[in-house]
Amino acid sequence: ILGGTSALPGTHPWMAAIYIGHSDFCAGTLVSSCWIVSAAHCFFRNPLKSQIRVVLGQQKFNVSGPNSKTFEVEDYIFPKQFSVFNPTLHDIVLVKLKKQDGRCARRGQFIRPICLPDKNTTFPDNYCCTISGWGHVNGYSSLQEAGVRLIPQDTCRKPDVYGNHVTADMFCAGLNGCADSCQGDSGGPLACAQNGVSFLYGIISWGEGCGRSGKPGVYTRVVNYVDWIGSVIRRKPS
Ligand code: 4AZ
Repeated sequence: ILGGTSALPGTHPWMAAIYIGHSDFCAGTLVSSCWIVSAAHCFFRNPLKSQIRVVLGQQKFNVSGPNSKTFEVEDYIFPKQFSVFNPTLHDIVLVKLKKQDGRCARRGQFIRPICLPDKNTTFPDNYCCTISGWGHVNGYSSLQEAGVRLIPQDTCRKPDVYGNHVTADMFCAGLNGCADSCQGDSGGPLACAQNGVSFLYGIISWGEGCGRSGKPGVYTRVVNYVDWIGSVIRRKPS
């Protein structure tokens, strides 16, 4: 996260740190006790499940603390439309945690799922939402957070912004090179709050550089996938 501030422990209890192999890293968001939502492009090389670790309740990058819990991965699932030839389209994946002693994440002060929005939810243009992640600031760090505004779709689809590279399954947020998501934040949440309840509205996906004026961050539009998420989680419950 560029232009953010350090998050207080427990303020983003749905954040998941996903370590893939020896050198790849992505974030994710806990949506139920056993399921994480992340970005498909983090998984498109089909990493071995045994090489993936998911850490919940983490504050500092790569540091496990008293509030963190590490999980192995049972499975990861792409939407049918996802293609490795175009990994920024349909950039969403569901990651299932392996149970430990019959359960996955236990809810507490530092670990708690975020709410999924209803599929008809739309937050208005210019609404202020929150991105969070361990990605580039000046290197990897303590969890960072920043406020970003939702950008009207027609603005983001202007030829001098991203044109038709931004599809209806994406939206843009952040303006004028202030706060932005960046490499290492991918897969993590853009959360929008309403009446004090946070909803997973976007997944950090791509953008031209980070914090460049006129080149906002691009996010997967989660509401377009909530039926799919629901069907997978119900089919393979817990
Ligand atoms: C990345 O490489 C990445 N500024 C994520 C977000 C943005 C750019 C790049 C948006 O994972």
